[in-house]
Amino acid sequence: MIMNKEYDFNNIIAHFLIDGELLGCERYGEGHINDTFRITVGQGEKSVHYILQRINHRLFTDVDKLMHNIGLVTEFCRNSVEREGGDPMRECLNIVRTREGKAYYFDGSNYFRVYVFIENATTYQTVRHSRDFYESAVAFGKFVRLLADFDASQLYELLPNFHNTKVRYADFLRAVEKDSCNRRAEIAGEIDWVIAHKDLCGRIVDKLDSGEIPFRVTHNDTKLNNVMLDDATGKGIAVIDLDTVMPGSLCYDFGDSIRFGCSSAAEDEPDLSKVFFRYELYETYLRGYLHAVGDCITKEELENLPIGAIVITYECGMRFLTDYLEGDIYFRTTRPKQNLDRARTQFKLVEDMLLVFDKMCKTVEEVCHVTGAREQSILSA
Ligand code: ADP
Ligand code: GN1
Ligand code: MG
Repeated sequence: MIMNKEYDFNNIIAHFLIDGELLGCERYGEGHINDTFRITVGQGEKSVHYILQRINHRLFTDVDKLMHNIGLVTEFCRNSVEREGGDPMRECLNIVRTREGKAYYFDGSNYFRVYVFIENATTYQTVRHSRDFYESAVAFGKFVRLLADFDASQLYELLPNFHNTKVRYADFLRAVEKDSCNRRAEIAGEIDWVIAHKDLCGRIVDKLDSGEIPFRVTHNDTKLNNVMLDDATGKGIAVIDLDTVMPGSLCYDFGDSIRFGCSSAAEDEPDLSKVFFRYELYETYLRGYLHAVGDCITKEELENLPIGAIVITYECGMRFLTDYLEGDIYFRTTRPKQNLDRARTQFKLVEDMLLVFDKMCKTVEEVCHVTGAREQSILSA
């Protein structure tokens, strides 16, 4: 019988449409949200892998709605991949259902789901070579293309206002006001900095509200470690970790990849002299992204990609600072002041990007010419 301290895997797996004998189960990957395991099942001569996840139901309190969203998006993706002549078993997540036809199993205290395992592919935590970053951009751009005709209003907004920077700012001000852990005085400089840059809050949200930028299905966690790169070819094959798919703006998704991937240092680097915006990686990502989205992007979205990168980085820093003020209750921390360090790295990146903002916009135009993405609309703008 295969068990660990917490879970009886034989019993869990028996509820899913998986034939064969469970041979092994090990923790897998470095995700921060769910508990992920790779299971091995013997089927005759061969052994087959699956991904088993215990869903974080403290964050995602309505698992029915969560799996409704993922079910719709994966099904749509699969059909699009098939239409493009790709391999749907490898280029999107595939849910393995329970014997009752459900997308998850509840054992009385925990929720579990199973995905088909994408073999011979890896997720990376940092940009090792610019080529990996290019390939991740191609994968996220392809995600936009595959879902371009998806009606985002079918999705539940599971984490309301997740990327509503104005609401995040109001939350921040409330945390400053409350100062529940007496940390306000120590970070007066950072608080002033956030307030001085508050005009950034509406730069994307206002355009979404006015309809200038469309709501689409967005991923909302477009970090490098949520793309699988093929071990043999290095190509980006699938975007994974669909827990936060919700209606939103493509500019935030693009921006979050830039925020995370174009930093010279880790998100929580305490030494700010090591943290700077790597412009060449921004260009690299843009090339891959625009090549893959083709004309599935509007002129307004294109124009707002650079500000999207700045606003999401500002928002993320503000969320870290809010959590620091509230006593580190949201983001997992492993040492004191980690959230403060995280906030500071984000603010440094915002300052770097603001200095080169005009150049960032020019690069979008230049890359459009090369890739042909929306060339007409940019040229006639
Ligand atoms: P979290 O939300 O905790 O970040 P993820 O869904 O991103 O969890 O999964 C964690 C890790 O498990 C991923 O980084 C990846 O390495 C691996 N993984 C997830 N889904 C698959 C899959 N279908 N095939 C192969 N590996 C996967
Ligand atoms: C969280 O768990 P992880 O690291 O994938 C957060 C993101 C932040 C990110 C910052 C559901 O993502 O919004 O950008 O940390 N996810 C959630 O590293 O809040
Ligand atoms: Mg992940």
